[in-house]
Amino acid sequence: MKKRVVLYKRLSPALLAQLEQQVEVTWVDTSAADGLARLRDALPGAHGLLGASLRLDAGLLDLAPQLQVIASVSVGVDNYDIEALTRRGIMLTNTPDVLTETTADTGLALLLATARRVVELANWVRDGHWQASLGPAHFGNDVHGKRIGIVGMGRIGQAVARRAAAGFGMQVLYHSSRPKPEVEARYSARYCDLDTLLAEADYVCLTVPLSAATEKLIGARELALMKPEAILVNIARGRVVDEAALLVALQEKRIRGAGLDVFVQEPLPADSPLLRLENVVATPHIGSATHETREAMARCAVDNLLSALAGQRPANVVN
Ligand code: 8YV
Repeated sequence: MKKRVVLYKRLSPALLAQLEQQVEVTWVDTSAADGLARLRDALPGAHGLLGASLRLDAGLLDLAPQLQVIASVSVGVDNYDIEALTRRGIMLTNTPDVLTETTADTGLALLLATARRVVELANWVRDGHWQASLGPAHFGNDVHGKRIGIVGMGRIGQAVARRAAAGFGMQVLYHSSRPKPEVEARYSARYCDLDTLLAEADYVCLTVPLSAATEKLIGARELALMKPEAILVNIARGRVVDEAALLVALQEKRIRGAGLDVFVQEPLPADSPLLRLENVVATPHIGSATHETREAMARCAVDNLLSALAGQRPANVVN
């Protein structure tokens, strides 16, 4: 008998067809009004789950006694209780590597857009204000040759370092759980403690995974260490930053601006005070959101799922 899989993230027709050849698939649109009820109905028979961005709490897991594997379409796994999954004998897989370059591109896009005020000034043109050559009131800041401080030097952090050093001639500082001599050699990067990085960087880019150790890593104290002309870029997770402290720092112009792709609450409410600030560029968690990369992530998740259900060890096991 075919194993049963509950899908809560859409797949392309080609990938869905591949999956349906090997397992019995039930699609649940968890964003629909009855989505959670339909998920609860489908869980008792499920051997596998494939999706992302859903917190599978104990109540839901208790409904899935046959669950063997959760194939997450994400590299971040902070929304899973990994210890609980392990205790239940449920394997968790994720999709690293395939999204590294795209997510690093997003980091540089936010850095450039914020430094050069691209969104603010594009809207200014759209609103018909461009009547004469620009003056200092509309100037941005250079990126080339400046100093970037990368917090977290994993795959995405290294891809950001490569872009910064090779693409923009930037000096690279970094802070991570340990020094990485190979990174220092490759990108002329300098390891430093977090306080030093914050004090010296013109641009601070957060790429750390969210964990108990990194939650609110950047708070009021850390923001106060940053230079007034510095810009914060967050492509990690919203909860890595104390969002209330960031709002105050931005409102009081204690830092130049922020390029934010992730937020404590997502979707970010339309009435968020962050959205009323000209020195904030906010994007809707587009880190890996390109056609090519999301298809590659979904393919990776399908491969992980089918491998696990066949009793083999998938390429990307988290626990
Ligand atoms: C999206 C991400 O959340 O991979 C992650 O951890 O944050 C992003 O890629 C994910 O892709 C949602 O499908």
